[in-house]
Amino acid sequence: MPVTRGFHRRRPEPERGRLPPGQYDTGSSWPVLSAEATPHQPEESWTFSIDGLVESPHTWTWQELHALPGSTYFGDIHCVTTWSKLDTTFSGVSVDDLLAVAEPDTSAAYVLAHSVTGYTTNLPLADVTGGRAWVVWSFDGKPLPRQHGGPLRLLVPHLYFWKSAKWLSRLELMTEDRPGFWEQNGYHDRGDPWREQRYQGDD
Ligand SMILES: Nc1nc2c(c(=O)[nH]1)N[C@H]1C(S)=C(S)[C@@H](COP(=O)(O)O)O[C@H]1N2
Ligand SMILES: [Mo]
Repeated sequence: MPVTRGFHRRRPEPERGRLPPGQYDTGSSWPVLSAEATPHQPEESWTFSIDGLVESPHTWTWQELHALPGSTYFGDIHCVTTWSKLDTTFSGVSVDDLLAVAEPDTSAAYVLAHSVTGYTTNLPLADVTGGRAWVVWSFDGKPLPRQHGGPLRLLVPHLYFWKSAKWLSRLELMTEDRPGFWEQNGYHDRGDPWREQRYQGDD
């Protein structure tokens, strides 16, 4: 085989570290970050809805959610306050499966996640589809602790953890982006930890 001189083999992409830039491994601890008091509404009366720009707005009861095909996330989570927690296991249902029932309008491009407490956070619809977002009720095989958003929280682990609204009650689909609680207070609208999108104006 002829050798082509001066032709360098392309280097493989440098291996991406486990931790996004500026993050540290919090180990077995799991900090609690809540802007509001932990609500104590019993799970039997908990409902979760998808509404806004959808063909079929839908509300699920606690039992109906549990009857759906389950889905588990195994991997890392990253808080904007710089801790990351590695190898977490959360279970619940995939947001894709819920959206399949509600049928987003073609004009829907953003989502506002609502907590029962009034906390909100905004996300591009594309970030909660494609198997990258869950509505979860269990952590490490046990019911999700109340201080961590139990009975029900959103989980969008590829974005900073403030996007994972605790005590989730509703996903509202919208045409235009509308800043949520932290986003109105200076946090980034998307929040990709690998791009360090911490604050409004970052990239
Ligand atoms: N309802 C609600 N959800 C929330 C928050 C909050 O204050 N209220 N904080 C967010 C932030 S900033 C982070 S880092 C994570 C913290 O989740 P944890 O307390 O389970 O670690 O929840 C997010 N979801
Ligand atoms: Mo956070």
